[in-house]
Amino acid sequence: MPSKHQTGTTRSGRRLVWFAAALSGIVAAAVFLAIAELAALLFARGSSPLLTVGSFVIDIVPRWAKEFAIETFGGNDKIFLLVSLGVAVVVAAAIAGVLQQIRPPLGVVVLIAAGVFAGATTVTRAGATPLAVVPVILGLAAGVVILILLSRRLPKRAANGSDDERAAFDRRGFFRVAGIAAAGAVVVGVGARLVNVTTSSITAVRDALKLPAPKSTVTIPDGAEADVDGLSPLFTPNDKFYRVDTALTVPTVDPATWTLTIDGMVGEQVQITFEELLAMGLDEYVITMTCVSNEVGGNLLGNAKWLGIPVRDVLKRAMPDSKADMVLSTSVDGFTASTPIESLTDPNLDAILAVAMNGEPLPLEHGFPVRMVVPGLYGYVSATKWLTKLTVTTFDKDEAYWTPRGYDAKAPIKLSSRIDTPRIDKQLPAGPAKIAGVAWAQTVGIAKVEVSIDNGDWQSVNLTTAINDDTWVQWWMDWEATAGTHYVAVRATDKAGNLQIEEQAPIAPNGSSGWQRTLVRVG
Ligand SMILES: Nc1nc2c(c(=O)[nH]1)N[C@H]1C(S)=C(S)[C@@H](COP(=O)(O)O)O[C@H]1N2
Ligand SMILES: [Mo]
Repeated sequence: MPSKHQTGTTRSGRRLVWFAAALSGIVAAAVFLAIAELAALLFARGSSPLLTVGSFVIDIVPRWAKEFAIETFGGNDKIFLLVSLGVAVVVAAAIAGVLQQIRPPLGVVVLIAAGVFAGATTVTRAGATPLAVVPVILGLAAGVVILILLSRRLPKRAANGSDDERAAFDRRGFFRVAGIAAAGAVVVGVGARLVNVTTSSITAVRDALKLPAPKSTVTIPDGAEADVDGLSPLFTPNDKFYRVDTALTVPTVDPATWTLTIDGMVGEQVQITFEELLAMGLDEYVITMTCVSNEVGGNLLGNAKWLGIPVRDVLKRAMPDSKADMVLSTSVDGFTASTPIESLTDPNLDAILAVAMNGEPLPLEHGFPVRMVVPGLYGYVSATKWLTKLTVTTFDKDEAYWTPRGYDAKAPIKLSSRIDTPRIDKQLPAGPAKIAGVAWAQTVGIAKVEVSIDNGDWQSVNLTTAINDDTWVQWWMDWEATAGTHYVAVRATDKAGNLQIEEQAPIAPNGSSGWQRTLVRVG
């Protein structure tokens, strides 16, 4: 026999066995996840193991990794997480498949260990029901069955292992079962997830929700909005409003069963329903929200009209203890924020429980049905979405989500300004142009914005009429753009006379600072 040819065939045959072993693990994992998705749809919608493991990862990844993801992928940071997780699952599953071939039942043991871990992340999730563990159990059982079925069709490891013996196996049978299982997993898994997402009845509940007319509305002064191409609109449309949260899937909260609990250092623990909250009467507020992760020149801020109820009116019902200095607000998904109690009780501060945003009920991803909005504080210490509890407490005793993760427990928004146009990535024709942007100093108000071109003198620019001190103002100036490259820098001064901090600071631990300076190409 031509031995050379023989060896070649056997080697590729063995390679095929390893490939098939790895594939058996991957198919088993796919079936695990698909059956779990299906069971989640039927028994516990929030308990998809892939997503609860993803949420677990979000909660444990170090700050630098989170900052890297937000910086690199922006609003797609969660897609990045899911793709990484998918790659990790495929690699781990392939290893499990190979282990099952080398040393059965090690692959099954690995699969069970993964199942136990995933199960732990589902049952410890905020809002988990007793049924939360069902998807993982059913998925795991299906995955184990498939792994065993497939590995049985692979050749046994011969004790004294002649190559021929190892490489020979029922290829057709193996790939038929693997193919059917994989295709079934994709159809069932993707289908179940799509149905889960699109049939969330909360969308319909929100669409049908009629909020009472507000008792008062905000008058928008003349000259509040400038008409400049490329300038951010005065009100940020809901679908353009930045979104930042730790929620891998948007929590679905039914206003019919929603309650707000006020507990902790209170005279009397109180529980309020959505109906009771609305019955307190709505007022309109305009507040500009800002994220602590907003870099100088960044777009993690937005301005909206809110309908809401003052937090102080709600807190009052529970008679807070005068020794309390903090309110810990909790979301249905377990996120918490620590807000100084005086920011919520000050009668001159419009801290609200918001139910509407820009003329419609809060969008699901912005906290439906109730969130907090507090002027002058970064979102992570004040703007809890999907709000369900206010705990009256102290900074000594309690800690919010971001505090052990490298951010300050208290964080007022830093006075800042931004250039919206011209942009570094868009060349400008020479001739008359406009430089424009926004500036904000929530609770204090903006007094002055100055621009410096090519390191020249700082010149005051036009400001729009502010709606109130809690909102941003727009600024603009005319500019005769000459061919070449130019530097445009901006800085603001608030109504208390504070000049925006020139020294650059990173977003952690309490927000960025520095003056934005941008390169403009004209020609
Ligand atoms: N439940 C919940 N609420 C949350 C967060 C979160 O992660 N979970 N993030 C906060 C942060 S950091 C900010 S900046 C604002 C952002 O609100 P938006 O997504 O509606 O713009 O929500 C706050 N409320
Ligand atoms: Mo934030």
